Amino acid sequence: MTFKSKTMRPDLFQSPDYYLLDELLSDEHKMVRDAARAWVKKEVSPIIEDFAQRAEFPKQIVKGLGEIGGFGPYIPVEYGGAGLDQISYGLIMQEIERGDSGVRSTSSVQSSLVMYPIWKYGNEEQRMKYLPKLATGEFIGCFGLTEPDFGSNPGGMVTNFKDMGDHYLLNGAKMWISNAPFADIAVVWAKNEEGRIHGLIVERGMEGFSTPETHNKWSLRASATGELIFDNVKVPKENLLPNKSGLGAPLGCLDSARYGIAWGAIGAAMDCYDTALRYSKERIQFDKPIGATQLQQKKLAEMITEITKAQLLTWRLGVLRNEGKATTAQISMAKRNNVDMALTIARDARQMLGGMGITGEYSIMRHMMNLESVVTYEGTHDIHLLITGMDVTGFPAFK
Ligand code: TGC
Ligand code: FAD
Repeated sequence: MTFKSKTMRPDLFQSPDYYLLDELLSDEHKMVRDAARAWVKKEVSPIIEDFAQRAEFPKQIVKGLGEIGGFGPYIPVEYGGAGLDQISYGLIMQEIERGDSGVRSTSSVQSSLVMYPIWKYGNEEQRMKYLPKLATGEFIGCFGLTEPDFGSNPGGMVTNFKDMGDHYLLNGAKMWISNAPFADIAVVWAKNEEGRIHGLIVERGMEGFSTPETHNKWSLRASATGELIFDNVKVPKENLLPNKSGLGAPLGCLDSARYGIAWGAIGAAMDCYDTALRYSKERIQFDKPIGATQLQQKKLAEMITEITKAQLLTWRLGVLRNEGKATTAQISMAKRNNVDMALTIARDARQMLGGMGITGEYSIMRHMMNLESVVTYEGTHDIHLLITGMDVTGFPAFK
């Protein structure tokens, strides 16, 4: 389907690189990033505003997302992944979220919350059965951790399964699940009879499994969100992920996804900054561009300073991830800092566009609304602060 936006302006994005960060990237990093950037400009920017306005996920981009490495960028090639390093993974997330956080959500969930646990905690049969199809987008997956009564505290979950001899019987419900309404498979976290958390692969079509869509969102409108309901679902025993159990298993997936979000948020911030900068040079008030006023320059100067700091923080985190040295708390710091930075920039950039800032002609308001979800999911802003607090003091303040 070809679809041209009736509302949004042409994508004139130019990426800010104030501290010459490109010099820290390899030729492969730049090639991967530029391919993702070109794809977003051609396939996402022209359609995304209309899909967001209609609260619809643009299914036609799934194949392209797979082709640019948006599904399992760091999963080994023998399982269909792109076999890239962590910085390439981050750069792909940055470019996708420059287009829209909801599209990056689909990519994050598929890569880090569905492919990652199957790769790390699954057996060879499960890897071969699911990973190649997830890498191309032939299968779409979702990740069920959050429950109506257990969000920040997933360890309290009540979704459970019983061993029935030749199968497991799964009961419970998950809420706020990205991709749920159309996912082919769900990686679901549930407790066994001893209260130990395990991951199970639940397939669409299993009797008693339903995925109602969550409507009326003002945020991530181009991403489909839903519930997962398990009413005596018979799950074959071969669908249990055998190689890791306990809360650490889903939290390990979150490390990977939160790392990607830290990069992604920079993309959203860069798009808002770039749009506001261009507008400030074109918009004349009191006979001069608004960009020639000190108040608007303050906003732009602070934006580029914060983007640059986030770029350097995140690049360093990528190096640590490549070396296998990045800690959960370091990832939390970057996720929290960068999403907050992007949200502040989106709010300031929106003001800089005056009334035009609230329309769909520009991407800023959409980014701003999207980021209200990004600051909440994958651990809220405050939960990440508590993770840093625990790391530096040794005292967990959650309970
Ligand atoms: P706590 O006692 O700290 O830990 C329980 C066990 O897990 C181990 N662990 C980890 N293991 C691997 N990787 C990590 N990152 C780990 N962090 C902790 C830990 O050592 C312990 O192991 P053991 O053997 O001693 O049992 O757990 P807690 O219950 O006190 O909770 C800690 C807290 C609050 C930090 C954690 O639960 C948390 O992060 N809460 C936030 C929940 C969250 O982020 N949910 C995200 C849901 S998925 C989502 O939002 C997807 S949106 C995607 C999109 O659309 O892009
Ligand atoms: P709560 O945990 O109820 O928190 C409410 C407030 O209390 C927050 O401000 C929080 O910071 C604060 N709070 C909580 N505990 C403490 C404490 N100990 N000390 C101080 N303050 C505290 N989940 C999935 O499993 N899979 C998905 O694909 C997924 N996608 C999502 C998509 C969207 C659009 C959204 C909005 C959410 C998604 N989530 C998903 C759920 C998300 O991870 C949770 O919303 C998030 O973890 C917070 O949980 P909660 O909404 O229940 O808030």
